[in-house]
Amino acid sequence: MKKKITLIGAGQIGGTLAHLIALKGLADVVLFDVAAGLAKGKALDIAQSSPVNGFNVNLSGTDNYQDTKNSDVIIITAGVPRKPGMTRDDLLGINLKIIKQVAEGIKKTSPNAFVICITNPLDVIVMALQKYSGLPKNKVVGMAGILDSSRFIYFLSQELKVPVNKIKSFVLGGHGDTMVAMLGSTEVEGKKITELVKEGKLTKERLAQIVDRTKKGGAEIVKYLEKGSAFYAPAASGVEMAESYLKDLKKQLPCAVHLNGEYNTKNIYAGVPVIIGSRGVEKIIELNLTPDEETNFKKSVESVKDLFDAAKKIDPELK
Ligand code: A3D
Repeated sequence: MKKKITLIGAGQIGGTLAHLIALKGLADVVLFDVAAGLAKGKALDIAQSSPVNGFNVNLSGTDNYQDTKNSDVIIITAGVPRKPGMTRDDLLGINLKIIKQVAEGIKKTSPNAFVICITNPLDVIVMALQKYSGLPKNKVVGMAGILDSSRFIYFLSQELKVPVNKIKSFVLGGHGDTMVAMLGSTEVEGKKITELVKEGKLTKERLAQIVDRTKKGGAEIVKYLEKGSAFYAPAASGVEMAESYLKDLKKQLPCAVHLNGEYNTKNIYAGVPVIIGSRGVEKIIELNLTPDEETNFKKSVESVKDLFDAAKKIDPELK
């Protein structure tokens, strides 16, 4: 039987997710949105490309949770995106309310789904989603690290004129301006980036600029678009997580997951490398951090904790 992926939110990322999933033939797709017409219109539009692109999946749109019943995967983008000048944290109040409704909807209809959250501010919203829904922690995961890592690798490849597939790197921590580019684990054509800096092939200052551009990668796009935020790369990143789960690929991917002592961190969601397979988050990989990375990771986690405290003030039910 074909697998079923429900996309909660049929906006910019939701529509792109549906298109990518269809092109890959990964699963049947249900687009859900409070704006039912948007969901139905996009589903029909993508379905009408199937004769051209030769895929064979069902696409439908709805505003009724019953139609999302027994989904294998749910990807959540319901919420509002940033406007120029806004931080991700500015979205907290409004997106928290939306995520509470979504949690109510999915816990009744798809309690066994693997749930990927993309709505910002990511780490706090995915943690709230897990608490509101009561779904198992290894099945409720946030997408951010793949996107941040992908941006970092792209910028490095442009700078060093090296193909992206010859660069390995991770960006960890919270999905905000405190995210941590793991320079200690960054390799370009098999060589540590720290070696390249020592050899003078890349200056420290230039590397720092690239790290900074990565941290502000979302804001750079928000500024260009003027309306809305990035959606092609975020959607591609979400699909990679869904595919690793559905096909049991056991890929190692940086994702926002619940930490229970790993990285000396407890009771909070933050970005770390994990193995995603048919059991959801199957393993949390503990990398050896350099002292700098450790300090920055702690700072990043602290900022997620502070924002979660703010969320608890907005909704005391979150305790
Ligand atoms: P957008 O195009 O506005 O789509 C959001 C959709 O959610 C709209 O179609 C709304 O109608 C719908 N919606 C609102 N409330 C509900 C509800 N209660 N139930 C169902 N649907 C609802 O936004 P987008 O797709 O560009 O972005 C979606 C979210 O992803 C935003 O919060 C962004 O900030 C976030 N985002 C996260 C990343 C990460 O890397 C984590 C990257 C880019 C965007």
